[in-house]
This record gives sequence, C-alpha cells and structure tokens, in this order.
Amino acid sequence: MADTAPVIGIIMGSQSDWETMRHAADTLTALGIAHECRIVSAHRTPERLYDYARAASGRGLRAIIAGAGGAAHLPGMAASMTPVPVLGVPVESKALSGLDSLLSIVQMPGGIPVGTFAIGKPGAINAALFAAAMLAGTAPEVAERLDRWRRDQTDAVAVEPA
Ligand code: RP5
Repeated sequence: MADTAPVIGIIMGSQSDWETMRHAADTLTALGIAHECRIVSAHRTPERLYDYARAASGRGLRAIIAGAGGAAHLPGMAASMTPVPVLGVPVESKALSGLDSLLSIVQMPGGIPVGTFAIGKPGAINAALFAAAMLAGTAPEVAERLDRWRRDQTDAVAVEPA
C-alpha cells in the first residue's frame, strides 16, 4: 500500500490531534485504503493549508478527513478551497470537552458543506468508514473489505455479557 498513491488525505491542526486522528488512519489501514497523514493548521500554517487544499483534487484525493479542536476552522477552510468532500472530526478540547470543536465544524453556513462526525475517537473511526463507503461504489474490493469489517464487528458481539 505504501507504493499506492493516497486516495484519502487525513489532516489535523496539531500534533496533539494525532492521538484522535490515528484512529482514522488505523481504520483506513485495516481496510487497505491508501492514505496520507499531514499536520496542516488553518491558523499556524495557513499557506500549507492553501497549498494542500488547492492540490488535493489534482493529486487524486477522493476525500479529506480533517480533525481539529477548539475554534476548529480547519475543515471548513479546507472545504472552501477544494471540490474534494471534507469530513470533519471534532477533536476533544481541554476547555470545553470538544463541544467547541463540534459546533465550529458542524455549523457551516449554507454553501460550503463539511460532513461532521462525533467528537473524538468514534468520529475519527466513522469518518474513515464513511470515506470507505464513498469509495466503495466505484471500488468493489473496498466494498468487499468494508462488508467484511462490518461482519467481523457483528461477530465480535457476545450474546451474553462476560
Ligand atoms: C487546534 O488547536 C488543533 O486542532 C488542536 O486541537 C488545538 C490545540 O492545539 P495545540 O495547542 O495542542 O497545538 O488548532
């Protein structure tokens, strides 16, 4: 997979977001989907964000998973500069437990959509699964791996509590 061009970009506002966003990366790895991970901050590295978003479509990215916390403008800013669908993951913040991140990402004014997921690890996992589902329509091998992932999840649920 290392030799395959990434089709999903995972971006995050800070190194401190990696603890959350690595779950998106792990999920894509489990599904055999080529991806890349980058630290791209809307306010600390705005030119890096501009360059990343502007190049995304031409580089073949099919979705961008963007995680940020606090005044989390990364997903919306990225979405404003690319036609590639952006899936936003609100990272749990220290001050407000991620409610600030969630509202910053979900409350986009009409016109520039950002698909918004749950706060923290569940959101990172689900953003990756959603990206996989987006690819599955044109990639039968991804559809098959996603089906298997869901079957395995179902099989792992015990009938009785231990
Ligand atoms: C945001 O500020 C990042 O997405 C991160 O969640 C938050 C805190 O960043 P650090 O101060 O930990 O670098 O831009």
